[in-house]
This record gives sequence, structure tokens and C-alpha cells, in this order.
Amino acid sequence: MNRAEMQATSCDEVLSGLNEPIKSLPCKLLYDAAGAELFERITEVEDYYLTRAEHALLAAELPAIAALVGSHARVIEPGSGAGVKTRMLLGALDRVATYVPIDVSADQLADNATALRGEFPGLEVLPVLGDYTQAITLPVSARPHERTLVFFPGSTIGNFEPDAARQFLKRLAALAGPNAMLLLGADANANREELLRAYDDSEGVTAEFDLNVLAHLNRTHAATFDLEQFMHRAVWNAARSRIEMHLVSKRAQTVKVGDATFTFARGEPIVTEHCYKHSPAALAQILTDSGWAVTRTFADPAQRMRLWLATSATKRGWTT
Ligand code: AVJ
Repeated sequence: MNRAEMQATSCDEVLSGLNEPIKSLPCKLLYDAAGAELFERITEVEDYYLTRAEHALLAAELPAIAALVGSHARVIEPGSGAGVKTRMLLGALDRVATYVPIDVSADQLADNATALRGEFPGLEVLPVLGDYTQAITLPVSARPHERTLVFFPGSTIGNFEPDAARQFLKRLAALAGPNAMLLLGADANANREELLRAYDDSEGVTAEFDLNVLAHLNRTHAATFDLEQFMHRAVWNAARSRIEMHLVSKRAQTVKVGDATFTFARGEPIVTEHCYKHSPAALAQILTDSGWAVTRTFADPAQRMRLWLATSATKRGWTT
């Protein structure tokens, strides 16, 4: 159990979720090292359209976006991940000054920073090791920058409950300062068949990704989950506009997590992730409620994945 994993998901969070009437687990448990790798594989699966759609959107629209952002920007990226989209953005921006990735995975953060320093000579890279859902202190930059751009692609905003999404976006606006911009990727698909295929793909990668949560808990929280006795299920909750990832108990069983004991009925689910598919109007409202004024939106041909470019509502001169 390494420091990041211990800190990332406390026992209380796990136990309180499993004590809920509808059992749940914090979705960040999906992203241990094995989970991050499995997620990379999901992005290559045919059924999971989001990543390919967003790559195509970025390739087509980044020149226009870069013109709106302007030169000498500071880019802040919560949950920087493997960096393919990051490279597209940094490559499109005019004389970008500073890049600030924020991530809980120390290794990935360090590897990415070294690689980016090599690929973008002169770019100041200031990695921040931390959980971006919590308060973050930005490092002091040695380079002056014009505008700050927060980059949050991948429809990861959909993994927050709506109120938590507002709080998070508000915190980003405060962190980024006046005149900042936000480039956010979000999926608004409401087609049940397409969504169930994307979140329970025919190659079984998403099922592996979901079940990995139990292996993670067995490793880090002294749990006794038998992965063979649970199965992955994706559910489209149309009323809440969200996909729900469930791990369903195949039989009545008892599982220990540390000293705590949990009983599962046959067919009883554990909710491991919500993926909200906010309609464009709903997401525009969430942005406005959070202090961001929508400047432009760019939709993919299927009208599912969108890039949202928004400007901080707090205006007060340029920051240096
Ligand atoms: C974390 C938002 C990129 O919700 O689509 C993919 C995670 N979960 N398959 C998403 C995920 C199941 C993904 N993002």
C-alpha cells in the first residue's frame, strides 16, 4: 500500500459507502495503477466513442480555441493522465508559458513532466502531486503569463455529482484567477444503446476495469472480495441523465473489509461510478452557476461529445 493510495481513499470513505442502503464505493478507487492502465485500454475500445470523438474535435477546433485564448498562457490541468490531449493543446497554443498538471499518481506525474520538458523546450512545467477534488495550492511560476487556461477534457466532469461539479468548477475559477478560461470536454449522449455499449463494451475491458476496484480494496484495505462472485453491469438512469457502473453480487455472500463485515444478497449491486451525461442546457447552467460564462461550444458530428470554452466571470485586469 503506497502513500498515495493510503491517502487517496481513506477507510472511512470505503466503509461509509458500503454501509449505505445502496452500497457504493468512491470512484477514485477505479484509478490505481492497474485501473489507469485499464482505462487507457478502454479509450481504444470501439464501443467507447468518447476519446476518439474528443481527439477529432480537438484536432479540428484547437486552432480557433488557441486564437481565443491568446499567447503566453498558463495551462492548469487537473488529473493530467497520459497526456495525449495535453500535447495537442500545448502544441496548438501560441508560445504557452507554463503547464501545471495536478495528479495523485506521483510516477505518472514525474514521467509526464520529464517527457513534456523534452518535447516543449522552454515550457515551464510545474507538477502538483495532489487530489484535485480537494483544495490545491498552485506553485509559484518563474515565468510571466497572460491568461490562465484550465483544461478538463474527457467528460470527467460527469463523474461528479451535480452539486459537487459546481463546487469543483467554482474552486477552479478561484484558483485560475481573473480573465481565466476553461476548456472542458463533456458527453451529452442520451442514446441508451450506445451508452450501454460504451460502458459495458463487448471486449469486456470495462468489466475488468470495474472489477479491479475489488482487487484494489483487497490489496489496500485488507478486504476479502472474490472477484469471481461479482459481475459488472452498466445501467442507464434516464431520469438522472447518468450511466451507473454496478458490481452485482452473483450470490448471497459475506465480505470482510478490515475488521468490518458486509453481507450481500444475490443480485445486490455496489455502485462504483456515476457518469452524468448533462444535456447542453444543463451543463451551460452548471457552468454559469459556477462563475464561468460560456464563450463557445464545439460539438462532434454525432452531437454527443462537446468542447466547452468558457471565461471566468470575475474580470479584473491581466495577472502577471
Ligand atoms: C473518467 C470520464 C473519462 O466516465 O466516461 C470510462 C470513465 N468509466 N468507462 C467516463 C469511464 C467507465 C470515463 N471518464
